[in-house]
Amino acid sequence: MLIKKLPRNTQGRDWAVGDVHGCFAQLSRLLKIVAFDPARDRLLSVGDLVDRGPDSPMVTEWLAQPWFYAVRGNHEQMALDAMRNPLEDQERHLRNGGRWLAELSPAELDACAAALSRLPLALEVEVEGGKIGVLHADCPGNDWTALAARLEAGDLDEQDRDVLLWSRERARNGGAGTVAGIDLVLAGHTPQPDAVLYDNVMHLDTGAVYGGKLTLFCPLDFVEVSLPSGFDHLARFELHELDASLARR
Ligand SMILES: [Mn+2]
Repeated sequence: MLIKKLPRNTQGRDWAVGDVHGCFAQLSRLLKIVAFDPARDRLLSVGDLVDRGPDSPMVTEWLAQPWFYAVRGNHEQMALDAMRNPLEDQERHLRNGGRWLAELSPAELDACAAALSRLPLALEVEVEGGKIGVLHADCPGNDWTALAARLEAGDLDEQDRDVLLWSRERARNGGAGTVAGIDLVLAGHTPQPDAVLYDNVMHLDTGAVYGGKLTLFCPLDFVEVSLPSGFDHLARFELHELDASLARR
């Protein structure tokens, strides 16, 4: 299925995370910080879970969690293309941070390919008082209803697929018109200094893998929680302590 629809979560809270790009340790820490409860809460991902960062091979394990729902980003697509058609597509994936695939065993590769190929291109999530859409880059034609219908029918054309996975227009121009047929859209793909709302599209990629931060967002009350990248803020703290104790001698 190219679109997955989720009923309202009446038990707990839905969180969404921006582009993780292999920074799963950072994501784990963030979930601890917000006291994420896997028995009641759900985590939505705008895609680009893999490539460039340190823990990309963990993607298979994360996607197996019953509380985790992700859409396919252009990096999952590049990884899938590289696995399916190495002669043509491996080089491009390698250039885009895909070296981790080469370290997987054949069984791990199979499991990873299966998990990535199951990812829908969009999620539609019922929330209190409305519904939100989740996709990687942008909504073609600013028409959610039409997109959902095309995804359900499985007849998305190449141009719309490119917008969904690759478009940076809205993020670069600071707006591109409201997406009709949906209350709020969550997207990633183009790193921003902070999570930012353009029209009714919330951009959650805050450049975790580029030394920015990883952002969790709760659509119900617009709460954002971000963790600066790299664990060097902790290492730096320890070094600082060490410097201070050395200086006292
Ligand atoms: Mn992307």
